[in-house]
Amino acid sequence: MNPQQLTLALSKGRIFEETLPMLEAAGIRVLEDPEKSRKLILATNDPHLRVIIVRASDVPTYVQYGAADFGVAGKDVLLEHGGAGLYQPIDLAIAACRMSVAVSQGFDYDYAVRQGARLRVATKYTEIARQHFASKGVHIDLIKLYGSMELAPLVGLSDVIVDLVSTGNTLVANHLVEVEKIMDISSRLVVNQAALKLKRERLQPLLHAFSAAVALAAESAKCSAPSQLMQSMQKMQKEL
Ligand code: PRT
Ligand code: MG
Repeated sequence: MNPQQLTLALSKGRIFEETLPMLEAAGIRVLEDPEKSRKLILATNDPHLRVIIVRASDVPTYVQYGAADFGVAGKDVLLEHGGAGLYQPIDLAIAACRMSVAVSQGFDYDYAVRQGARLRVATKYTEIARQHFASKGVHIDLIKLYGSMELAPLVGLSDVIVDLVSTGNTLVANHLVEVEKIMDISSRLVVNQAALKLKRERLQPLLHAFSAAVALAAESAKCSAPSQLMQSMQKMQKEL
């Protein structure tokens, strides 16, 4: 193992886009755009740091086995993976959303739960769903899906779905209603436990830069809150 060489695992889309500014804050530029290039290994301006592009749900696996030294993955993905072999030092507070239970309009979820009826739950997130309903003492039949969960209740495959919700637009477009939030979700930096020991000198400055970028983003969100409030007050005054 070359103790100088680092590999960072990212997924295309929101995680790549939201991680870029944090890398930039650490002085790192990725030299190719994964949306335009078909390459899966991307060089950076640091000759000893490369980025690999993998499926979001595969990031923990690459890091667990040391094929990547570190990566960025959603809490949803990490809970489903189980976290073996991973050190999770930083909540990057990016790709934020929530894990929720949703049902078809007209399905009385509270009544079904009160009745102790067996619920048919369709989801990609079987571990999270299993734990959630077990903690409520609700018996379920789990139906594993790999995508388009919103369809399941509409065609009678399930009573409820467990899925990620961000704006809520997908649920509305499919006449579904969010009935329970299970947890807030954001993405975390994950580090291979062996790499953390063997490549500490290379990794530590990057981890510090990520922490500093998170703190800065939180600080500027706080500072912009009053101005957002001012803007919405000005808008309200105009409308009155
Ligand atoms: O898409 P692919 O199958 O390759 O993998 P993926 O869906 O796991 O990857 P990606 O890139 O879509 O998501 C990566 C991570 O982003 C997830 O693991 C989450 O932690 C986080 N994230 C944040 C989201 C969302 N917001 C989100 N809205 N992941 C998925 N969605 C989907 C959701 O599943 C639903 O279908 O967007 C739809 C709902 O969005 P709204 O805005 O209509 O509510
Ligand atoms: Mg997706």
